Amino acid sequence: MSVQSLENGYKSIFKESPAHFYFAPGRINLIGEHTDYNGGRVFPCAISLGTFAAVKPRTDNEFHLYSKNFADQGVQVSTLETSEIQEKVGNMWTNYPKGMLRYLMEDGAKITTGLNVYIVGNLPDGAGLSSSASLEMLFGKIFQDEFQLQVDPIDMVKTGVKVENQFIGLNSGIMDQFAVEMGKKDNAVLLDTNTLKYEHVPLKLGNHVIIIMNTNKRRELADSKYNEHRQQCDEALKQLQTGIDTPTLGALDKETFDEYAYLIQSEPLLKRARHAVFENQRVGEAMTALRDQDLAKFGRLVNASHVSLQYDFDVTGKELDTLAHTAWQQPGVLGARMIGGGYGGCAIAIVEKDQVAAFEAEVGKVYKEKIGYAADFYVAEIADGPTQLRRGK
Ligand code: GAF
Repeated sequence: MSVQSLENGYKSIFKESPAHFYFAPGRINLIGEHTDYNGGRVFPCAISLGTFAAVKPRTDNEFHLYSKNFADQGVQVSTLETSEIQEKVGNMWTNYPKGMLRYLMEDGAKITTGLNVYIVGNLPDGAGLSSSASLEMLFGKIFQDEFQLQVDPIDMVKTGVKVENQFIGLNSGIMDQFAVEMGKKDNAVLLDTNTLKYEHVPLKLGNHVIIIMNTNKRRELADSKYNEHRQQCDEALKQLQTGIDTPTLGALDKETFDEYAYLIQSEPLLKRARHAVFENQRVGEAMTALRDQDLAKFGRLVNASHVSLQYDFDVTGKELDTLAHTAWQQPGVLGARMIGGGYGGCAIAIVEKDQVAAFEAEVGKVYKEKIGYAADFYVAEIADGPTQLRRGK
């Protein structure tokens, strides 16, 4: 997406020139899935697909918001005074900026004038690449720069999570907003969701690239069983806590979990908890493998993550399973697995560069035969977090 096309898009809607341009990435996750609300570790990275904005400050107190991706909703107008800006309205895309604005102001941000904002995103819609976290962190950056707010990046992440949990009503963890906000080119972010300690880890995958495989099965997180799975993890933890003092599932190692697993009273709860504990352990093993440049082992751990998400956590489905299982059989593939919430959306595969074309052709063919429609493939470029773009780029 060029700044020029953003400028043209803005002009076509607002009949004037924009002042500033912004971008916030989406994210993929290499390993550590459904661990972020269990006090575990995650290992995501920001990608060069994301959400763009062209912005101009207004002199009155009105926000005029337009998204090319939701053109049917037209330009949405709200003023700072009205309760309109404080409340969620249906499933409008503007709930995300409104939520960010509300909570930033509740935390003391002084915002007295409005903005015209033109948005366009190139993340495939509903594909589990965190288009909502991208939008939240994009508006965080816009509000911060346009109104000279001093907000610590981790507080901005927490504001995004609050929007998701309290404004939108999805009980998601912290991974997506964190990955988007703290993204660093060619690095993944190792985050301990218990302590919020993190480090950037350079992604050295030799002659391999990461392919994003989109099932093209829409995955509405809010509609999915996401909240239910989270509750099951909480319930399993409560049952374990009758016999062992542990704050989270992520704080348990495999051996201790095994010793106390008899306290969990149903098979589904046992499987959910087992996934959370084992997946967290896998993140640690994957870090060691990456540091030792044992890429084959790193890939097997990625595969193991999918197996666990399929059989223990039960969040894959035939589309994601077809992609991962077919990918495992292709030459030059280190590993493959579903990413994000599940039920649809995307998987990733780590593939040797010169095998990419053959990989996409074969996995695409098998997917179409089995599922009845096509999957899409993109090479992931690992990108920086939210940024202001300059004219001429
Ligand atoms: C979604 C959620 F938003 C994240 O917080 C995380 O739980 C993920 O699903 C599963 O790992 O993307």
